[in-house]
Amino acid sequence: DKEATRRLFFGLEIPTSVKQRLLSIQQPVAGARWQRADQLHLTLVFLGRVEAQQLPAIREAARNLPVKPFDLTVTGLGCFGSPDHPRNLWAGVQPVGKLAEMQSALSKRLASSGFGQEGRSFQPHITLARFKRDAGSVAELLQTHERRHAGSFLVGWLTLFESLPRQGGSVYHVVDRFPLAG
Ligand code: 3AM
Repeated sequence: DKEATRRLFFGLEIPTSVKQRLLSIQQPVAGARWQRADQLHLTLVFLGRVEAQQLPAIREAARNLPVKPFDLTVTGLGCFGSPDHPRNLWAGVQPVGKLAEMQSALSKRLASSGFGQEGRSFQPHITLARFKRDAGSVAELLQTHERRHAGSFLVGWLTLFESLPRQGGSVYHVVDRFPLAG
């Protein structure tokens, strides 16, 4: 029953100052749906539709993750698809290693409780725009901003988000926060 489930994922919240710098690169591109400030996030593990009775186990898996808080820099631009046929325009992060370690610790915990998807390798990104099938090129935009820094922040917790599909793009709500305990 769809009504009884919630679409959930784990990720990072992005500080307002970083969001503002990310939003400032927006420019008209045919077929682009730019993300609003309240939509910007970094996905760690996508859970999909989850029943209420599964939530305690999911919370337990995320609690006291043995990872030390670390600084993350938001830098660079890239796209999924190709510059001339983009599907997703995103900002990158550095260092990827620390974040990958955190993501891996979380997905292992979740997997041993039976959650999360295997398969796709982790490609940390902050989605800035999604594109229709016949969208315009982002080649120039990428060239202009490929080395752009959008600031740094301390990753001290992970966030459980609910994704609510809406016209004009999903709305994301914070369900819970889990401080890192490394
Ligand atoms: O962080 P972004 O915006 O790239 O694309 C979805 C979004 O990613 C992704 O989870 C984030 C929150 O919705 N997502 C949606 N369905 C997914 C799936 N089946 C998925 N990621 C992996 N597997």
